[in-house]
Amino acid sequence: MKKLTTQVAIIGAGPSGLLLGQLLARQGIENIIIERVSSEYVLGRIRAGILEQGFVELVRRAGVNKRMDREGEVHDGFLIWANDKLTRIDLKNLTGGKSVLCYGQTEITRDLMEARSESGLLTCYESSELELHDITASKPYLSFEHAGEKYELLCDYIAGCDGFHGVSRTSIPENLRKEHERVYPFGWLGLLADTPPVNEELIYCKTQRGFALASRRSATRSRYYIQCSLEDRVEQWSDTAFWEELKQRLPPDAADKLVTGPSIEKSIAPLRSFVCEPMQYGNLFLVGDAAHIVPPTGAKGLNLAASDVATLSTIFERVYNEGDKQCTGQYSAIALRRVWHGERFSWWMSNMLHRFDTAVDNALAPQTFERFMHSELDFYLNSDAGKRVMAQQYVGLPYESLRVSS
Ligand code: RFL
Ligand code: PHB
Repeated sequence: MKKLTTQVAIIGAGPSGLLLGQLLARQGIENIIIERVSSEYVLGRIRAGILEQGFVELVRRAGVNKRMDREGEVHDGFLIWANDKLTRIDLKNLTGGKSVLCYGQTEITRDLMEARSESGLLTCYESSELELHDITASKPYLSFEHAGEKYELLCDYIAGCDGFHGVSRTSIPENLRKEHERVYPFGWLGLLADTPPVNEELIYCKTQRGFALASRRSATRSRYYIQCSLEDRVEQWSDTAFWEELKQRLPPDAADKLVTGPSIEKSIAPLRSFVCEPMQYGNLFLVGDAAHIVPPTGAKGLNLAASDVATLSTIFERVYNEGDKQCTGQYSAIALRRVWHGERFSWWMSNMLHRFDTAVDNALAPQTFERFMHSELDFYLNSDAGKRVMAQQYVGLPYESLRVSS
């Protein structure tokens, strides 16, 4: 048995864990990350593409912004194609100058991994059998196996950044946690290709055939999604079948411009809304997808993870640099207020933009629900006030500060 000691033990080397680790290290707070899979596996997951300004500022605070500032694309707006009409949501004008940055989660993760290894900070990749112990005691610890050895990692606090399928959340006793969940009756089939994107700005498409999204990673790399059935398997979708279906869901001008090519990655993601309350128990804090999941329609998942990290890193700075241990009690309430707004927005956008074939709740037939949503979208897209409401949330609501401890 090998013993390790640190101040903050972080479970998971996804964007949440890596960003938290980097911010803490910049403040002189020791941390060790334990990750289940290899770094290559983490980088192989193709996920988010849109970063709010709050996220971008946090990455700058972590000092890992060089490539992001050089290669990230500022997007001042996005388009919605619905009911045969293209509407632009002018983020910049509707929000008093705000925009979003198009820069892949894979790239942020790679930048954070490089910075971490340059700083000589320890990450135990390919660790297994991880368990949390003595969470409510003053010195909790993790046990795990790594490279054929058993380890114990003693710490002051545990940050559970281990995603939706991690072990942190279920370490909170069942009678103390409340889980809210909605599983949507469809998924997203995503495809990444080295082809020029159809448009400079993202296009969200609501069509009779189902939802589609034209996104991008650069001038030469496209990312597209189409709504698919939950029964679909990715092997059933040839690249040709994907491109043909996408073409039918894009606005005609974009469809004419579509350049197809071999996929670099293709995968199906189910859509889910999920929140675990509270987000803390004893000295354990849940961060990012470990505590909450949103359907990707609002581009909020990674951005909510970032606001959790912002709150938790500020708390640890106060604990270690000002000796204020009491402030840890503020984490869950502050994080959850912003999380619920992101959940509501993502749920709303998903309801308005997808095709529903099965009942949404017990009271409404799917056609009736769709009719309501058609009208909802029509209302918001045809007034400046409506578009402003959408834009303000898409660019991201402000982060909440900590209170002074009494
Ligand atoms: P992650 O990325 O899931 O990382 C968790 C890490 O924990 C590890 N782990 C463990 N480690 C040790 N022991 C264990 N027992 C462990 N169990 C798990 C895992 O291996 C993993 O490395 O969670 P994190 O860091 O909280 O990050 C969250 C984001 O990944 C997620 O919210 C976003 O990708 C969501 N998302 C989007 N968010 C946005 O803000 N904007 C977007 O445009 C956007 N697009 C998307 C998305 C998610 C998508 N999918 C596939 C769900 C598009 C898609 C298609
Ligand atoms: C992406 O580029 O992967 C992306 C962009 C916007 C979304 C979801 C995914 O809403």
